[in-house]
Amino acid sequence: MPVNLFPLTWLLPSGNLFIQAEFQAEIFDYKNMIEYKIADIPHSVRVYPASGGTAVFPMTPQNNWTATIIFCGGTNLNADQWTTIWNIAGYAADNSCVRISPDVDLTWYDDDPLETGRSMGQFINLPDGRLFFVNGAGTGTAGYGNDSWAIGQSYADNPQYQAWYFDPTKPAGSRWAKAATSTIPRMYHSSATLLPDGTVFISGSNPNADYVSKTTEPTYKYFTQYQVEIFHPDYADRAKPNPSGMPTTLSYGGDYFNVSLSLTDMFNDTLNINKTKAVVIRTGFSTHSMNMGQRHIELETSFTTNNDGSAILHVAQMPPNAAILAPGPALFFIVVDGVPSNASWITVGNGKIGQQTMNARSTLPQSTISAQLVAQNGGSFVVAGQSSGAGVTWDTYWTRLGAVVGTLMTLASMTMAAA
Ligand SMILES: [Cu+2]
Repeated sequence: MPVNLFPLTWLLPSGNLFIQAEFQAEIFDYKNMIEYKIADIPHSVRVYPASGGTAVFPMTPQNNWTATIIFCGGTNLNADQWTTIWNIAGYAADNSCVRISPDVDLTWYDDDPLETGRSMGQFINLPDGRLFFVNGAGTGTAGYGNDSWAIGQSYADNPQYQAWYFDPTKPAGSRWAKAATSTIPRMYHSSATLLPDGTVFISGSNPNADYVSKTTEPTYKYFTQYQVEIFHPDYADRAKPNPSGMPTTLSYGGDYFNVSLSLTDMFNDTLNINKTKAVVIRTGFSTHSMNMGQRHIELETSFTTNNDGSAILHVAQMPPNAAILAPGPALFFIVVDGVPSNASWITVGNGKIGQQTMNARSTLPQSTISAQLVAQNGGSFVVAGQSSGAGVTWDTYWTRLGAVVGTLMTLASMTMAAA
């Protein structure tokens, strides 16, 4: 059985490609046709048919849009085990997760492992910055055949019904959280993709050579699956912000633009503007548990609050580097305190592969909080930067303003870094 089909390949912000197959990995400078071999991926094989789940963490202003790639599960078969003369379908899948940030550090790092081993799990970038992990099998691998040990024709068994959230911003040891369970086996040829309303479309599974019907071939354990499911992440339980001024295009660099949020959009708390993000997601094309084009890009923002409690979010264009997000279609979300709006479909760059116009990085206005909002939240002393002991809201307000100031300092330091 081959173990290096469909090498896992990502475009890095440096403009190089990261390629992983069998246990090997490399940086490929395709412009100069130079390969740089790096350390082997630890623990297990991740490419088809081991088929670990893989994705890029959100690329954000805070991490300077650095690509960190995670791999979870797969199969730790030895080279001499990649034959079909033994029971592959009964062999436990690997549960390790590893990550690497190839543009800045060629070291592989262990990340929080899966609760149980999984082949053919799939990662979906959610607009709130978490990843959703779904589908796959606890034993065996991708692929199918008529081997004596095959389950029907499936090379996998023990479908994994538990879906998970993975939060890369949480401390190590606490990144996985249970999301939901399904009752539908989704193994080989299953798929999932984010929808513009922030839910996840989950479909497929056919671990057989051809269509297998439950009606005509009842001896099979796993049939061709035509049912689809929609997963509603926990943020779908909250009211959706509905900002105005959503864009339809984004350029590489250039003038910032404004998105308006009402007090309702900010859950009746204007200070939630400080927890508001502008997020671009390319859903890419999902197949065979992989999606090498999936991307989550957070844009730089600043804000101005108004006396009526509404606010303007100033949003930078894409960073002027097409290797952060290649031109083409994408979803644009406004995310308030972890709750995404419905997305607008946007075109990034001119929408076509090829030379792009690069403008100077967007310059954002300084964030400002209206005098009235400051007064409502504890008095004018806050503006003056000194305490007057003005009442019970002080502690709360100061704590929260501290977070706002933190953002302003971040913006200031980023401006310096960009200079
Ligand atoms: Cu296939």
